[in-house]
Amino acid sequence: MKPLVLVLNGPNLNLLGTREPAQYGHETLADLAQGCADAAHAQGLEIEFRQTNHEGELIDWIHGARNRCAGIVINPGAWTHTSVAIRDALVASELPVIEVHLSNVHKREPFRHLSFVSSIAVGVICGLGSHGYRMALAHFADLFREHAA
Ligand code: CA2
Repeated sequence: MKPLVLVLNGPNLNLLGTREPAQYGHETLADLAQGCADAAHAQGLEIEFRQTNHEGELIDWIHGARNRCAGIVINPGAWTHTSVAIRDALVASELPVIEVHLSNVHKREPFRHLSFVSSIAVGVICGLGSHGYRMALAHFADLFREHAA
């Protein structure tokens, strides 16, 4: 059976491709989901790709991943900088987590330089647009192959 990776997206990312292209590019959330699905297929992974504007829903999805998924790729959006609850849920999942941001948060406002997730993540990718998601999936594929060997 292929390892299942949960790809989670936080608030306002449903607006991708409709506004702020200089910051977030021209791809829509549907384009991003398709790119992840193609990358996952090429890497021998299954994915579930989701986005929500409701913090509790995201937390419920993270809880549901425990004992079901092999890893989590997450762009927590603005909750990156505010949510201890999402960090705690990720820790409780006991799954490897890769944090992804489309923009380079370190080139932006100081409040975006703090992440509650980074210190519990396997790795953090930012500033590479949608490529960051595909890199995260490629890394998980390598990691799971190593563990299976
Ligand atoms: O760069 C990223 O991926 C962010 O996680 C995006 C968040 C931001 O709060 C983080 O600091 C960095 C914002 C997502 C909002 O997405 C939009 C997309 C199009 C138009 C408006 C907002």
